[in-house]
Amino acid sequence: WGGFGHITVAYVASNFVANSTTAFFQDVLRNDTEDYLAGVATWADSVRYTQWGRFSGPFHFIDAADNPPHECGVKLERDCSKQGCIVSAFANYTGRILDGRLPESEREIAAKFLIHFLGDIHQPLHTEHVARGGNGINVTFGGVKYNLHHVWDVEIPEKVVGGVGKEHPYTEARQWADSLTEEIHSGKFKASSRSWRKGIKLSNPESTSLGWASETNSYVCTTVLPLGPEAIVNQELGTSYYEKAAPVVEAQIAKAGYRLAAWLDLIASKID
Ligand code: DCM
Ligand code: DCM
Ligand code: DCM
Ligand code: ZN
Ligand code: ZN
Repeated sequence: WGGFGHITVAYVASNFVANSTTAFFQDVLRNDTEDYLAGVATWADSVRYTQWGRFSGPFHFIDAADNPPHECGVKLERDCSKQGCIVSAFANYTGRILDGRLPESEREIAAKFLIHFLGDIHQPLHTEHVARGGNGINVTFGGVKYNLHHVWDVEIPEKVVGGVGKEHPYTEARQWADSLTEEIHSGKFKASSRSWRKGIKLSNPESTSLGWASETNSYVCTTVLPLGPEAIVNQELGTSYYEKAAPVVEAQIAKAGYRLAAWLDLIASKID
């Protein structure tokens, strides 16, 4: 996701975590405001292109060798690269937050990576290999040229809320998060949010995040590339494409935030 998506995921999570979890992560992240999660949600993207952070580039995705729209699915042995992937990174950083022997600075870094990767694992094109997660597929959206990956990272989420001013992503993300929170509490996500908690096991971060990646990857076959990649190359992604994609993006952002809250609750209660 772009910054707007990641910040929204973080605000949804802050709406659902237990008070003791808030206190725990405000301490780890050394930020006692209500933006303690949102404020670090894009940090991982800011370090990946620096010399220090280069190693973390592969951690933002898993290149599942699927064949959309015919075959979707993620297999860890087959798909996680030697340099790591989002599933192995999620497990590594969960272990590092829980490891009380590590310096506080390392546990802070681990928390910042985890908050970000839980968002990315819900973006269908971060769980899929075709043209590097769609980065090599040129399309137009509203008449403007983009690659498919960028359309899903940024353009669809921002269009869902009617456009995001570059000056106020935090304000607008907060509003979107509050509306998604309401939908989870008592609206259109109330029933499905129960199932969003299934398969979450702090004792097995790898199986937990692989389950999320597999679920996310299924949308590549149904919604991202329903007619395969060739069908959309250099094409306009028109109204009917957007109308099927937007509800998936909305649900994936809501799910990511809700699951981030559940995961942070488990981590905080294990340590306390
Ligand atoms: N890593 C590291 N130290 C760095 C940069 C990256 O350890 N300065 C990465 C490489 C591995 C992961 O962390 O993906 C595990 O490292 P280690 O073998 O040190 O535990
Ligand atoms: N690192 C990592 N995963 C590991 C070990 C290290 O991502 N298992 C990263 C985070 C650290 C950086 O590498 O800040 C440098 O770690 P080290 O000093 O252990 O090489
Ligand atoms: N990306 C991905 N899958 C890949 C390569 C990249 O999901 N195989 C993501 C990471 C960034 C975006 O695509 O969100 C752009 O990556 P890069 O700047 O590495 O091209
Ligand atoms: Zn992306
Ligand atoms: Zn990312």
